[in-house]
Amino acid sequence: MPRFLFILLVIFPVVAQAELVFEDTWIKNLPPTVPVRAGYMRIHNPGSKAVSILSISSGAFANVEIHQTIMQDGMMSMEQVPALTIEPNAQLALEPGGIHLMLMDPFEPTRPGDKIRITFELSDGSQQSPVFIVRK
Ligand SMILES: [Cu+2]
Repeated sequence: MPRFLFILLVIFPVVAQAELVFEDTWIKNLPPTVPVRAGYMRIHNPGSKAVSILSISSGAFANVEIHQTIMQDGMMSMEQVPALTIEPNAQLALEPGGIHLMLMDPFEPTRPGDKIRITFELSDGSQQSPVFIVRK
């Protein structure tokens, strides 16, 4: 194989995989007596195809779900969202009071400043693992 072709293949892999951009990734700290944490972020899909997040995991929590905050009979409650789809060229914000990651049963107490990696399984079979910062 000519050397220039080899270099091109290294720089531009032939199979393009979904690539989401995760920004402002953070987790709200809570005392060790509380068994859940909420995670927030902005997700940007710069690609030309919709990308769905199908499942989420972390080495720091036994279980991770996507939740939506809802008002039901005047009471604030939460329900699980099975998958999140980010349309091409679109952004999605997970913010306090709205959609959030629900991080359940931490294996160790969390502290402000901790960095926790969370893995997202995407609809094209690839995965991405951005780092979340624990904040007060
Ligand atoms: Cu929740």
